[in-house]
Amino acid sequence: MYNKDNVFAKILRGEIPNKTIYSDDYVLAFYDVNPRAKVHALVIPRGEYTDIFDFTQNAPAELQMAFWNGVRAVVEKLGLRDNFRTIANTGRGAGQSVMHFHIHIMSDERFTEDF
Ligand code: DGP
Repeated sequence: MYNKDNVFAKILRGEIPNKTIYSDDYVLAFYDVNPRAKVHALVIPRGEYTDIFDFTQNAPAELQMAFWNGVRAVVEKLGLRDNFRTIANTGRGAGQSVMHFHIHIMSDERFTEDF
């Protein structure tokens, strides 16, 4: 169940400031407040979805397409084209701390080791 008090909902409402990378009617992308890579961005949909499956099962196709276009916009804008990772932590067990669906975009000098 979606909780409107989560921090990303507050960011979308303008109640918490953010360093915006990309914004349109469907998505907002901004820098992670606690970066764990040289570049660490977050992309969130403008809609109330708790995680990746809530989003993919319940969001309108238009929003889902726009979301991935938003991911691409960040990658293009930050020049990460051939050196980035996307991560969607899902559930507390995997470390999802904010229950508003989001994708991490991370890029470092070197991504050689496998997960
Ligand atoms: P996750 O652990 O996958 O739920 O990632 C949530 C991320 O959100 C985490 O890396 C830290 C980031 N974060 C939490 N609060 C804020 C905030 O107020 N502003 C920004 N820019 N990032 C935040």
